[in-house]
Amino acid sequence: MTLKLYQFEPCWGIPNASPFCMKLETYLRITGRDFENCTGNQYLQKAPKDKLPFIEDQGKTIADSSLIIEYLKTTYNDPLDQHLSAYDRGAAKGMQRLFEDHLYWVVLYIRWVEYWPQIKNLYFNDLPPVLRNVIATVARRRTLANLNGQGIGRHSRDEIYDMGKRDVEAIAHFLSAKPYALGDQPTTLDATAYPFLVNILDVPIESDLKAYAQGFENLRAYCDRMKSQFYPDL
Ligand SMILES: N[C@@H](CCC(=O)N[C@@H](CS)C(=O)NCC(=O)O)C(=O)O
Repeated sequence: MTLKLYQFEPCWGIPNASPFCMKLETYLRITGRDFENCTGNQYLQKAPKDKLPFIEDQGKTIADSSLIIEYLKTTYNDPLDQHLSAYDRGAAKGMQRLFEDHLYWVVLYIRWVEYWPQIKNLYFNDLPPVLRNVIATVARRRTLANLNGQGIGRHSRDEIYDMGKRDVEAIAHFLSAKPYALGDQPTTLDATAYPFLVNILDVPIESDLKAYAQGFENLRAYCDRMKSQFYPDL
């Protein structure tokens, strides 16, 4: 049975506006694994941890992009990162955490606070008008509480932007002239790096963070390279 990937409906002409959904799809594409792509916001209701993505494979339902990748690596012996040194593995884990546990929150702030009217229309437009406002308001309230709970939501706009820019600068310096995040061949870190960068650079949210990221030519070239190699269908 083919693995089923459950994720949000794509929008904005990028594979997914959720960097975590896009991370899993990118991992599956990098490793060349067959999968059935089940897209739709309604799958959130079926999600075991109330977040997307999740997968079904061999009768198991697994949630969380990192846990899913761990499962796939052990179940299918994927050789993707086998050539990496201990140092590279450590650096990769640190960078992954920067993307997923720090930069992600800056992106959330930009979308759900600064660009909320635009995002509301994009994320919730497919709902019937009577439900749209209620669901959007509840979802936003939860996201604002999460931003506050994580801590980033307590900073000023300028402080948050400054943190995001330092992240982007660190990523650009880390990537430097390498074709992929860790060298000449793609690794699992690219499954995180590419989606997060695309979700800043290639979305119609003209934030200061996007303008700042556009200043790094290597980030643009990296995204173009990843797209032509793993998403030629886009
Ligand atoms: N740690 C999770 C994070 C997944 C996540 O945050 N998904 C977000 C979209 S980017 C989501 O489903 N949000 C819906 C909600 O919180 O209601 C993973 O790696 O899969």
